[in-house]
Amino acid sequence: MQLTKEQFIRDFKDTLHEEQLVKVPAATPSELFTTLAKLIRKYYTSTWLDRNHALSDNKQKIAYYFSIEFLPGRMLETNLLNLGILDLVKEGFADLDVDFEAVKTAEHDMALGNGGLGRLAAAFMDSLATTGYPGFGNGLRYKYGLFKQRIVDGYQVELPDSWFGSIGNVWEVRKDHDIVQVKLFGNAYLQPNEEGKLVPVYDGAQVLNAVPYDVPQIGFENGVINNLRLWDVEIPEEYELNYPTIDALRTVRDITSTLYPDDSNFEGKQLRLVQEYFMTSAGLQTIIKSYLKQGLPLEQIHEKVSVHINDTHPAVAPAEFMRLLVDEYGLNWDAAWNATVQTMSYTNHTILSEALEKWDASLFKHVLPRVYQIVLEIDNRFVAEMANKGVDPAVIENTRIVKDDQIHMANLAIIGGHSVNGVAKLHTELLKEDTLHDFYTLYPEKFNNKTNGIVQRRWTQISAPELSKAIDETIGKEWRKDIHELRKLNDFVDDKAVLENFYQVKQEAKARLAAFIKESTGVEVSTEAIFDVQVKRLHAYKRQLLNVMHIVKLYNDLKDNPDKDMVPRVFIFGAKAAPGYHFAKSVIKIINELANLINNDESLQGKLKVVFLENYRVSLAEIIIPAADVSEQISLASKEASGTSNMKFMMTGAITLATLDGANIEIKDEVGDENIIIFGMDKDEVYRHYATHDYYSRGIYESNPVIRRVVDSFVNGTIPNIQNEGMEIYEALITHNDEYFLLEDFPAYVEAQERIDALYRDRQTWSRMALRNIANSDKFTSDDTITEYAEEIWKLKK
Ligand code: 26Q
Repeated sequence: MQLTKEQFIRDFKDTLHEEQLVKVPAATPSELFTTLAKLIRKYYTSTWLDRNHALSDNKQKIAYYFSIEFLPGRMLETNLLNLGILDLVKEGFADLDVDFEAVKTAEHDMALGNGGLGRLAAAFMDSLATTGYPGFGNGLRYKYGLFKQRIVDGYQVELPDSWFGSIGNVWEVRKDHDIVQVKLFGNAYLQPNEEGKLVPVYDGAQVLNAVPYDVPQIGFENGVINNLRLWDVEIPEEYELNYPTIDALRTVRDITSTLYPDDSNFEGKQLRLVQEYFMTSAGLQTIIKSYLKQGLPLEQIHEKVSVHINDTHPAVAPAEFMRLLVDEYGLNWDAAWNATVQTMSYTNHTILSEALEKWDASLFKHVLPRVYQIVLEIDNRFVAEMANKGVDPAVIENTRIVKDDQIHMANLAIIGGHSVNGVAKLHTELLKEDTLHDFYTLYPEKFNNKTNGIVQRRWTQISAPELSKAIDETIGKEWRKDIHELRKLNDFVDDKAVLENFYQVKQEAKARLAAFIKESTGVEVSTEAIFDVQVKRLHAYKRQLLNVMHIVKLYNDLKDNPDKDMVPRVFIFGAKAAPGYHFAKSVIKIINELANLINNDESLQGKLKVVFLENYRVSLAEIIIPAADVSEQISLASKEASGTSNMKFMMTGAITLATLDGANIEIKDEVGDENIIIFGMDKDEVYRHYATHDYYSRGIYESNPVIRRVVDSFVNGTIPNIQNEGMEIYEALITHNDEYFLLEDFPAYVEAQERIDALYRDRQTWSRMALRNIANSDKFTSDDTITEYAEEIWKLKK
């Protein structure tokens, strides 16, 4: 956009005076932030308005991305960058003597997501706008985002994330004219109408208002602004009298009160189902209304609309769409079904069976009586059609939607849509071969892969400014617009001066992180040490415990031999555990107690440090990731669908230490075997153990003295204050036969860590590996991922 620094400074002062009645030197960071946000809203408003009009006027096909989570983090800097005025604003602030960093920090992370899935949804919003495809987000406006994590006595404590704070969400706009009503509970039955035809009646329902708030999604320097629409719940005025008690009111408000903090374990809670239906129904109703304004026939809605189901959380969509088309708009079943299947598409994000959504039929019927009938009808027709085709009854039983008195949401999403995708090559292969194999035999054409991506602008230009400058100096600035230009860095892997420059850049990022660690934990770390980082949700399959076991081994080594020759290491963790996930919380406690033990043991001569950074979130990732030397991606092969932090680390020049899982495999393909450290079992070896039931962790424990000593240290007092937690770990590893094969992979992991130690000593080799990683990371831009979704699944035009 056209703006001079001088104009910006005038506008900024005017807005500050008008809105806050304060002058620049006296204003707080929070006042300055609000003012800046309001000002840039003014700058982009007309573009946003025009975009919304242009889309409906041109009758373009639009994709709607339905997701129960969106995790954008802070938006100020991205918005400025994408509007093309980030540098100008920073310079203007410098002239005004305002600390931009302090102002940016006043923005609370928008954390309406747990982790990878929510962050991916936010990345896709950015990339849809940046690539210029018409794509809107549809989700929930939670009052409280993912809980805030505090560590007290080494334990995780959860606090509410009141992200609206005193300033609210400065970016959103409430859209009263788009309010729709959503109905829950009540009774659904068939009744003859005047002509004697049986028609569905749905009465006694609770009626709620779904109120949309739109958050702009600004494309990178292209004048495009899309919407992320988040729904809030309100009670319609005419029904207010039906809510005589505070409790009755609260149950309604609960719908958009909090995000469920589990990311890998399904629990059939009624409120969750209500959340899922609420946002799905509201979104679909709006879509149909705005489509009909174009005067086109509903039977062809799929030509103008795509609805994407992000994991199964919005998977009630095909049934609700059928209800709307058939009951509310009078389409016949077959026409409605054809339109539905061609409209819907679905992404699977996990193969863990405990994460799959299955609702008790009785609960589903109670909450959504009419949708339940429609699900039964879809199921019946599916079974009949397959039987007709002569499909093996066992396959039908395995793929149908309603069985064992449960509604299988993934099955509904697959049957009710035209596309199913996994999120990395291996993951999609596993879906086809194993998890969804029967579906694959029925509908091979529906299956496709879309390897995840990340918003490169946030992870380089915004979070790694020194690195970005070094890239500019090496290959020019074009890469900031076209990330594929990064490949030119491959020409410099033997240029000693360039390698040294990139090495120094990493040291600067490490110094920033070291200062942050000192300030937030009091622990002093040296930037001469290897910064070895594992940041992600805490889950047994991600194997943070394997990392811990290795640290214990190093500790034991150093206690035996204080002169052990090793490059100093700082192990850095960040992880939230689901509040009800006992094992995960125990691992957090153990990491913290181990950190206490190690960081205070002077005999280790600073060779070993362990840091747990509390409240891991997007804005913390922006400080941690650019400072990593080693990226720990050590999930049990086959369990991590893709991973996305692995891509962020790669892009900022960390060396990946990984199993052959998820997108790690594709990282390896890009950088070559010599620029990544791979260890451990692959997916075939894991599956072989499952097939032959031959794994016996106690056998390993008894025969390997190093492992035995590590495992024993959880229960013999070596690590203080972990009596219960240590026993829990011991039992998981030995008594319960080590579900994620840590003991089997441990020797290979130790050996891989030793390779890291050796490689890091050779500064030039290490820097060359790092540069190769940066140079080939363009493969994981979400701009390209979304282009594949847009072209191959949604069939959109720019
Ligand atoms: C389901 C039902 C009830 C309550 C919560 C949930 C729930 C919520 C969130 C289930 C799963 C999630 C999130 C899953 C997730 O983040 N999966 C990750 O998705 C990333 C993006 O595709 C992948 O990179 C990761 O590998 C995958 O673990």
